[in-house]
Amino acid sequence: MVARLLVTMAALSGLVLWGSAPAEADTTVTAQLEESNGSGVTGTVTLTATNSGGLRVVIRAEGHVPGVPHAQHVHGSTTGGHFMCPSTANDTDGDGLLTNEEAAGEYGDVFMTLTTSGDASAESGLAIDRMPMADASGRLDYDRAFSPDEVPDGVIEQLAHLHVVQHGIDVNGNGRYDVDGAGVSTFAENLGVPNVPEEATNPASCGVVTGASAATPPRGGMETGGGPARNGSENALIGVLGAVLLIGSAVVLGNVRRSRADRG
Ligand SMILES: [Cu+2]
Repeated sequence: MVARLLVTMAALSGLVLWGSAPAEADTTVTAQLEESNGSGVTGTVTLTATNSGGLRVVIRAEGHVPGVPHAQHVHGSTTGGHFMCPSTANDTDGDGLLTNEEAAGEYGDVFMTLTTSGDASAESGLAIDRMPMADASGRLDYDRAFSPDEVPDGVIEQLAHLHVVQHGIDVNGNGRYDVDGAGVSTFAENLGVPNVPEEATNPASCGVVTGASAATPPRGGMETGGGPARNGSENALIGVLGAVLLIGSAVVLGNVRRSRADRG
């Protein structure tokens, strides 16, 4: 009885939040953002998959480099079973900094780009002009409801197995991304775009969708099919998206210096 009442209340609150959303309950999972690269960033992420196939992403973070945009993505493992954020153990070259390449082994490929407007696919990778800006105190608040057609394939299916990653650190503490801090991003350089500061591409925070929340059956609504439903073609697609992201990222980051050298 109480349970039914709660479900009803959840459904009603969903209606209030979403207006025309169907009456069935949404699925909500959360992740705690923890610092990467000693950034000091902390925060929370709430991912709500609507019954209609949309996704609302709310991020409340603090400790970011103030006044600069921070690229942020939903990452996930396409191979399964390794759901962790990177640690110093991933600093394979031992230089004290986790690059995007080093960290990606933990947080996986990009499923979705958490832009402030427009396209949210991996192609928008580091569309830095559509990334959220940290305010003067380093707070970064983000809240966007993506319609079903804006949510890339695989995100909803993988909801319980995702990472949210924010990028952008300030190694030399001068308040901006520059090559004096950590040199040039080899991540971008390897894609043919020179002189992108590594500070801009290194991870600043990472959060894993927590098992406890994810393991709980969706409140009300959706059937239990929350498990990963991967197949070869999906994995291939994700791989392609990842590759597109890398190229897109480099190009857009190069936007700081718009060099567009190589479109691969
Ligand atoms: Cu990312």
